[in-house]
Amino acid sequence: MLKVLGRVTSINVRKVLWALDELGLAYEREDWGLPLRDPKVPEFLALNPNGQVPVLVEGEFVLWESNAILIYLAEREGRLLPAQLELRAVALQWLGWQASELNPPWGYAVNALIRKTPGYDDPTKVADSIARWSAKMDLLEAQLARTGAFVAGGEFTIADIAVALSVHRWMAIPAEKKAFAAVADYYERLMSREAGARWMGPETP
Ligand SMILES: N[C@@H](CCC(=O)N[C@@H](CS)C(=O)NCC(=O)O)C(=O)O
Repeated sequence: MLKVLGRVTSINVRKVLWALDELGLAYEREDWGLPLRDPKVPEFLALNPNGQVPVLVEGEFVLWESNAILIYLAEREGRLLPAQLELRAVALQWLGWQASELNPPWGYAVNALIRKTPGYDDPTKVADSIARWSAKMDLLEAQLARTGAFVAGGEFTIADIAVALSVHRWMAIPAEKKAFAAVADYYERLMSREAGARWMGPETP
């Protein structure tokens, strides 16, 4: 049985849970991650030396890094990634882009406006964070206007799981922000998937 270690409030954990649901795979989940259960303990660090969630465990097999887990699950099931080489590469490009380009700018704004983390109270830094995040959303808007469907083209892939969860966070942030028409359509399209609605709930921005 597949087992996911991680709390559902983590966007990286929800990437994995959404993929498992899309693939119709049964799994167990154990709550790990602060504030529920500290992953920086020897038992957890033996599985993931980074002390981060998610971790996927399948018998003796242990895998961390949410994108590696998504790719593993897609390849294991032969779904959610195009078979054709270039199309697959483009899907992996957007999957990597979500983690390395789209997500980093939001840190300050999310801590200030969603998590209400003490110390994140500088309005200039919030505005800067939103502006940098918005600049990346511009790229996504242009891509979605081009495809009219999913982030890597006409086919739903694991890249959409990652990108849609980021869009969900953009939609949830209580700040003045630019309106993106193609992104809004995309969000609705992804929300209409059963697993999308499940993992993009209002309680998990
Ligand atoms: N690059 C890692 C990042 C994982 C990560 O940042 N996980 C966060 C939650 S989103 C975490 O474990 N935080 C510590 C905690 O929850 O205690 C991945 O994609 O899996």
